Amino acid sequence: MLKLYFSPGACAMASHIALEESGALYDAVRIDLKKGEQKTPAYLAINPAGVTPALETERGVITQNAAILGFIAQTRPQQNLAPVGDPFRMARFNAFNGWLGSSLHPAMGRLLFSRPPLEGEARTEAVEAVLVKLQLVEDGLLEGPWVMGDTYTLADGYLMVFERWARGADLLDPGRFAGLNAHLDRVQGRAAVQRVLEAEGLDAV
Ligand SMILES: N[C@@H](CCC(=O)N[C@@H](CS)C(=O)NCC(=O)O)C(=O)O
Repeated sequence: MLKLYFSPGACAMASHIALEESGALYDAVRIDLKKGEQKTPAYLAINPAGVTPALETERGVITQNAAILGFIAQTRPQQNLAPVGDPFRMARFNAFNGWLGSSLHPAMGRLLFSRPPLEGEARTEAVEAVLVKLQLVEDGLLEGPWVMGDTYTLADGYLMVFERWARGADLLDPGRFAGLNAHLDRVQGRAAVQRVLEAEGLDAV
């Protein structure tokens, strides 16, 4: 059976939502980042990078949300969780998820999780860097009402993770980011997402 290693509220929630949306049978194993469980020898044997998510499959481990989402969508094409039959649209799906992982996530991580916390000019610059990226999504990367247009895909659950972080940090001004706010509410309203929030011990934000 598939086994997902996740940390509540962290980016692995995208993979957790993907599994739940797909209807796959899976186990979910909680890794406590604050306790450093991602750096134990047992977990490093699963993901040597020492981060979550990691997905154990019968063929081996897959890391990186973007790769896990593509795997889940392609192994369950009947669920229509990504445009798997259309190479161009699939490239767009992968590009969006790759951008989340390589651009928006690091910018938000620097702002929200730097230790010691950023202060002064460094913090101001980090806030601006995040807002510029959120604006990119608001202005066009989000086709609307879902990331890929009319149909929900697994990219929506991935974007939602960062929208949650942004709203939690008061960065999602409803006047400036009406599309992102509406998208976050729409994704959090999905039954599968609500099951994942409950399983991770979290509320909608
Ligand atoms: N791009 C990676 C990011 C993975 C990542 O940085 N995960 C964070 C949680 S959001 C983590 O496990 N951090 C623990 C650490 O850095 O010690 C992915 O999508 O899987």
